[in-house]
Amino acid sequence: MPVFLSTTEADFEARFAALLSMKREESADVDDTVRAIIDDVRARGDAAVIELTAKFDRLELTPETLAFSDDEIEAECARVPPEERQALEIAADRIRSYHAHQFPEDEQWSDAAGATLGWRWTPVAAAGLYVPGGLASYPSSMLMNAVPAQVAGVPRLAMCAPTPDGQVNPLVLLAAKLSGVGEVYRIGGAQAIAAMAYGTESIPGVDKITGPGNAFVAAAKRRVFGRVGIDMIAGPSEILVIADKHNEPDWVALDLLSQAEHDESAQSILITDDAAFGQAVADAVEARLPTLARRAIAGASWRDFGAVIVVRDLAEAAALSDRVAPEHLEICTEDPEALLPEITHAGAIFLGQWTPEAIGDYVGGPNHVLPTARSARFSSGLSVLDFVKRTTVAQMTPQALRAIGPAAETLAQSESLQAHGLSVRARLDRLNEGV
Ligand code: HSO
Ligand code: ZN
Repeated sequence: MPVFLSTTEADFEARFAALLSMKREESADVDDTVRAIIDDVRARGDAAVIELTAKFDRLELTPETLAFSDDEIEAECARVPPEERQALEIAADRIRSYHAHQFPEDEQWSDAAGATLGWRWTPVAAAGLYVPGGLASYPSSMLMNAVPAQVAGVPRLAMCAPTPDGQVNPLVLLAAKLSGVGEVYRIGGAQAIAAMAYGTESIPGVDKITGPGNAFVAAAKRRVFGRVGIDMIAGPSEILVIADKHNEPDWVALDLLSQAEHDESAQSILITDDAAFGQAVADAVEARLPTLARRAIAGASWRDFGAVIVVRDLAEAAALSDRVAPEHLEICTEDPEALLPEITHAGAIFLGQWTPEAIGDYVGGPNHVLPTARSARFSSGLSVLDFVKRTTVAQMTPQALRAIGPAAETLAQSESLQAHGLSVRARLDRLNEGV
């Protein structure tokens, strides 16, 4: 049974705190295995990657077949039925135009001292995108990772996806092609992360690695961080719906189930100001559950981590939502915009009853790689900004150096860094010769 809470109960605070601190994910301790794999790939390159792929994915590769050839990619893409191709193209186009708005501006200005200051943005030279195999091999996630990199202008996009027993998802390859991925390697796990981070004879190293993966992939990403950049380590999906009684209970139930079906550890929470509506949604969830193919997963998630919280008013709902800091927040109230300013901590917000979260997973435009496990308090979803870096630029005129140089010289002396001070003083002396 999901938990039912009401803010009018005497022990509400304690029960809400228990909900917030629920441990949803057991992270397997795979760090020793992962360290050995990374060391092996660093030492032996292709040979190690090929051996590990034979062992874990039952796939015999050679340095020549590590990557798909262009012909192989074309042949796989041709297997995609037209309806799916079209849907993927709509998704790719919409994600691309949304992310185009994110490209940040270079800045330059002159200040009162006469210094010209600013910054410029440039893309990383190469990004490596990881796509998990099996059930979680989502073409939509391929787009969500690759399109921001493409929009950022990353010149080289490589992708790794395990193909256990040689099985590939053609839609993932089509998504890669639509988002400008030029290299596709049929490798996965920690060995793929190591290969992308350190490079091998056949797989040139990259500068930034993004994309979801299992415990081995997550541990490997943590380990190579610093050598390369990484995106966030994503946890199980979450949805929080704030809904008043002016909603179809069945629609809200399906929205809750849409994230519950991702993972037994996913979490779906309803907050409502109407107890009868809350009960109607809970009933609708029970009615829908047995009809779902993934009822075992969705059912376990709803039973173990689901919650219905009844509040006195919508302001209370917004405050509680902020304490959860959910990955996805749906505001299904009569006037959703009115509640929006009350929300500060959420990965992605969906307004109104015509905006199911699943639209955002596929075709809305915003990214679906989002902060989980309350990390929306301090971080954001994947964006163009993850694939660019900011370089500052400064230029002094002689007058500017005269104006601010002496303060630098003083601070250099305080830090006992003599050459620092002299590098300023030598120039100031030259300027003073002229007077
Ligand atoms: N909702 C997931 C992403 C996804 N949904 C992929 C469907 N496919 C991320 O939270
Ligand atoms: Zn989803």
